[in-house]
Amino acid sequence: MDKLIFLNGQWQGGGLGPVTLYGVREIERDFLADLPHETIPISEDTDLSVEEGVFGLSPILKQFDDARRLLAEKRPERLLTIGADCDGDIASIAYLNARYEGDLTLVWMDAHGDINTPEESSTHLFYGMPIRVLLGDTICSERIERPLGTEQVIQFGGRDLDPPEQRYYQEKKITLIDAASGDPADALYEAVRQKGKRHIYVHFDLDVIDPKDFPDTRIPVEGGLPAEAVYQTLLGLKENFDIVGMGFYEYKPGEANRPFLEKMMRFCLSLWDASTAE
Ligand SMILES: [Mn+2]
Repeated sequence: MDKLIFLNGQWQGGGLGPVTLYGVREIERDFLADLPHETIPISEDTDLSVEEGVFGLSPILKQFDDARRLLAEKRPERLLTIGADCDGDIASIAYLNARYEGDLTLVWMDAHGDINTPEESSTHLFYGMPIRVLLGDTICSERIERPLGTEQVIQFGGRDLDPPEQRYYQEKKITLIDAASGDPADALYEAVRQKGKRHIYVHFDLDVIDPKDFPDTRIPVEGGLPAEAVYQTLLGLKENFDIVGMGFYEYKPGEANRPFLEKMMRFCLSLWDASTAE
């Protein structure tokens, strides 16, 4: 199949109840009702414990395997994933990286580092670990068909990285783009160009935006980019590169900036010609 809209409401990685799952359901109801899409079953059991250093590991693995199976069966060339917490994107990104045989640059737009290990994470929450899992350098590596190389990753807009995460980014020379200085959009395009890959995956966590502009997200962090600047950055990415995958994450139901949510959904859907962006 050529394109797929995939809903992955995995919320256990965020730990504090299924609030982001409700966000996914709201988006499904308000924006995707008339569009074909696929979902996987998500557990709502909140009686969870830490297993192998990961909170809620059992339902996470079950959902992860369901997502992998669905993607392997549908084999889309282009994938829009609407997800709850960031770790849900592991299945989508790993799938596309294998499909394009590593010819993929991952742009991870997020206030957080998302590159922890179960051992180093103080919270044991899986949503702080997805990039590390994709690199095949920690838990679940047996589930990653083709791990990403560290040179395939660009972190954009990070401003709340744990000390072990900072060390890992430095040690592995992973590209970090500080959104608070210079012209971050140009720096991003230049970094993507330098990677030289044909296909781009954009992982978008709403917390990359400053909470003054968009507070309805699980863990807002001060000091982010204005919503409009983030939107323009995405438009430029779309204009200049071939975005084959996009993941939209961490929406917590709220009314603080509904117009921006609508605009972002138009953008996401425009990547699949299912609607039109401004
Ligand atoms: Mn995140």
